[in-house]
Amino acid sequence: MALTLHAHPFSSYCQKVLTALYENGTLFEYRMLDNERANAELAALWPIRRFPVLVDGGRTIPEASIIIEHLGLWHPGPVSLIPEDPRPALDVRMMDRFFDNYIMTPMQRIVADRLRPEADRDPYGVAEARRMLDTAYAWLDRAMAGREWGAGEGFTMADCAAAPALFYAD
Ligand SMILES: N[C@@H](CCC(=O)N[C@@H](CS)C(=O)NCC(=O)O)C(=O)O
Repeated sequence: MALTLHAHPFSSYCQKVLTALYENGTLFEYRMLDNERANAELAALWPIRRFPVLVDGGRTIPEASIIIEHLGLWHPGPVSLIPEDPRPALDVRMMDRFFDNYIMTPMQRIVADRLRPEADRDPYGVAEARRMLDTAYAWLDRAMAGREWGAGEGFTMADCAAAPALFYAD
């Protein structure tokens, strides 16, 4: 069944899913969210209007991590991004949550604030987000000491989450 990814190339969460798709050479149609019609299509599929969103036949799958899990279940490729053994899989999911919640979220808060009109900016929220980033980086430095990959011994969903989050946060 044909896959369509509603996405934008500047979006960190879209980059996370694109990494998973490219890693496995999965074929898909890229529905670029760069015009009113494409945005209206997204809103009809997922009223929350956050992207990426994957359409797989009759199913609409939102949320980057869920999309990657869905791809692994329904369109597996040569690279398993979530281990089959539930125990190491839990480590991957934990690091995936870490990158989304404690790097991606505060980073997006800081960027979104910068894009707002000056009068609507939220210096308190930005300071809080910066504190979270500092805490998260300190924890990550310790967690990554002596380790090459986000979780376990190879490339996983944790690394798909890590790369765009760390790139934009930097
Ligand atoms: N929890 C969602 C977050 C997705 C998200 O925040 N995407 C951003 C682009 S990176 C977005 O939709 N921004 C549009 C907006 O905030 O209106 C996921 O994991 O996919």
